[in-house]
Parts: sequence; structure tokens; C-alpha cells
Amino acid sequence: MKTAKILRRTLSLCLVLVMILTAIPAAFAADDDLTADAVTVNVKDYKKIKPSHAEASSVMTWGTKKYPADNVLDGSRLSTWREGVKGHGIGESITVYFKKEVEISVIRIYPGYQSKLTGFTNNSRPKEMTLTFSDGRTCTVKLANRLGGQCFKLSEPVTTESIEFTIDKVYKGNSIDTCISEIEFYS
Ligand SMILES: [Ca+2]
Repeated sequence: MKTAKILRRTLSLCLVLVMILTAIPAAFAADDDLTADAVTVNVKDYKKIKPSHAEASSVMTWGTKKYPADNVLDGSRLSTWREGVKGHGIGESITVYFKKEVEISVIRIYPGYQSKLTGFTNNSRPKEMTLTFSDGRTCTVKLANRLGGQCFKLSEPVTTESIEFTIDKVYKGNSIDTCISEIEFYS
């Protein structure tokens, strides 16, 4: 009888422990509920934040032509980052760094190779990307398949030292390489 009682108590204790351990991640997940909706905003209403540099998980070189990560920060739609793995670059990423912690509210992305329409349609464009901030929080942006910049407003301003953009889905171009021409940041 005594053994049965101890067993029952141990079982009850285990159940309570399981319930607590299950509740802890759920409580943290509620705080991480960050979203980034496509919006039409006048970026002149915001303060532009200058990043320090960008690094990519891969970069394509084609003969003497190079398409480095920093091309997304040079202010020109004529230059692009082009991922350099086989296939459409799903899972490849580009990370933009700032000199110190900054507060970001709006991000403007110029997806694909925006030099001209043929450059845009010839290369793949990101369709969905996961953004990861330096505090580990993430959100997804869903991009339209068109030329020009697309603004995304974060559900709350995020203080961060870097933002990683990971390609989750693409609009397939005639060639398989995925490009991003520019990324801008506003607080
Ligand atoms: Ca550029």
C-alpha cells in the first residue's frame, strides 16, 4: 500500500512538472509575436538608418562579375546581391549589420535584380523571407512579384544590431539565381 501511495505521489509530481515545462515556452512565444506587414508609407516620414555592412551565406561570381552582399547597401538598384549556391537559393541568407544597436520600424526591400525588367524576370526573386533580429526574434515578409521597393512595417519597433534575411520561397526566374538589389532601414 505504502509503495502504491509513493508511486501515485511521484506520478502526480511528474504530471505537474510536465505541465510547468510545457507552459514556459508558450509564455515566451507570446512575447515573440512579431509581424511585418506590407504597407504603403512615405519613407520621408521616417528617419533613415545607415547600416555598416552586409555579409551573405553565399555570393555568386560570374567571370569577372561579382555580386557581393554589400550591393544591397550601395544605394543603387543597378547593383545586386546574388546568392551563389546550386538551385534557387532557398535557405541562403544575407545579414545586414549596424555599428551599434538601432531601432527599426520600417524596412524597404527591392527584391530581384532591379536594373531593368529583363534583369528582374531573368533572375529569381524572393517571395518569402524570414527576418531574424539580434535578440533572436523573427518575423516573415511576403513580397510581391514586381519591380520597385516594397515597405514592411514591424508590429513594434525592434532594437537590434543586425538583421538576417533568409530566403524561404522564390518567384522563379529564367535563370535560377536569386537576387536582392537594395534593402533600406527606417526608424
Ligand atoms: Ca544595390
